[in-house]
Amino acid sequence: STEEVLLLAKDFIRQYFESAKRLNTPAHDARWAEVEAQIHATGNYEFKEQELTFAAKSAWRNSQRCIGRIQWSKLQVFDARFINTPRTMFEALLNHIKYSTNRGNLRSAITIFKQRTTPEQDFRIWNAQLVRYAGYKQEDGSVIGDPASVELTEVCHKLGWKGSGGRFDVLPLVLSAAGQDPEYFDIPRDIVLQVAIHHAEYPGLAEMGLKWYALPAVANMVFDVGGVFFPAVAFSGWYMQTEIARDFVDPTRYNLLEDIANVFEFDTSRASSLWKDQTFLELNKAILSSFQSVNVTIVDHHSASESFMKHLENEQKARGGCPADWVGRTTFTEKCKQRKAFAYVLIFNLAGVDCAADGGQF
Ligand code: NRG
Repeated sequence: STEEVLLLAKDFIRQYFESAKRLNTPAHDARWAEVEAQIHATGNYEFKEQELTFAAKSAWRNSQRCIGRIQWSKLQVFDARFINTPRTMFEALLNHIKYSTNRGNLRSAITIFKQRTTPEQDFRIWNAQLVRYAGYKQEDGSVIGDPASVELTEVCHKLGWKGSGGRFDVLPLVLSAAGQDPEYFDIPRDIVLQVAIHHAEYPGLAEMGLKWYALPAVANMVFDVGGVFFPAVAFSGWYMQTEIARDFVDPTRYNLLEDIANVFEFDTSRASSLWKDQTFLELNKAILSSFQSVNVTIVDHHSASESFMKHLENEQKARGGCPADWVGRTTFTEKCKQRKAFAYVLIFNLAGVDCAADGGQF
């Protein structure tokens, strides 16, 4: 409602001017008067570019399940609010991929498309991530590729895309503008950096032909800030190796734990040989060293946890706390109630969110 938007907007504008060390100045008063008038006239308002940058960084800073937040102030914000068509959305996302991949020296970035006016006119990125592999459902119910992508792969087929049926086919981007039907766009192969997975002590692993993409670019979360709602946003940082390890071994994903254990020649006949643990550990090592050997940014879970604890300490000093929640799946309203101090959060609309094995990174 307009009342809610006014409250959220007022708090956001206050936080923005506080961060700029211009709280309660004439500039603050003037901007608030402008925003208030816009909301009364149209039900909503538009951010200035610097406000958008501040909003995006703050949303990351407050993103309750991100372990990489020590980086929050280093974020490249691509303001794509002027874009009107799927094709130009595609071009903006290619720029995002190129900028943030940076030949393996990954840089955090976010691309933000037009805000919601009405849900019927939303801009949307249909992909869960900008880069992800297709999942082809077979007649017997099994899947070639990534089972997490089966639904989107079917949508792509309906739109006329033809995948080649492999295990690691990069899906096209499926984009819709202003509530119109979606269109698909193939991502040029040469801008998708991928890493072949090998293990120095177990050459058999390389022969499995596993690879993974360098850039984790989440595209299915809305960006909800200061009473403004952005349904089409993509953001990316870099992987923690446990995430990729889980993509390979989770039963609902590539489900490769036993195959990999066999290649390692571990004793899978008894649970008490701890082959699962050993396989998972060696796979994690393989992913880390494979990325490192081709100079693609990746972080291990120990370093990530340590830096997150440092971040907590910084935040404790800077603002008396840091929102964090790797367990609950509270609704947006509940979140707002719980965290009155933080007027904006990223809402998670990821499907199978989960936490334990990967230290909390989605
Ligand atoms: N676990 C997912 C990726 C989620 C986002 N992870 C990041 N984000 N590291 C997976 O593909 O395994 N990020 O912005 O760096």
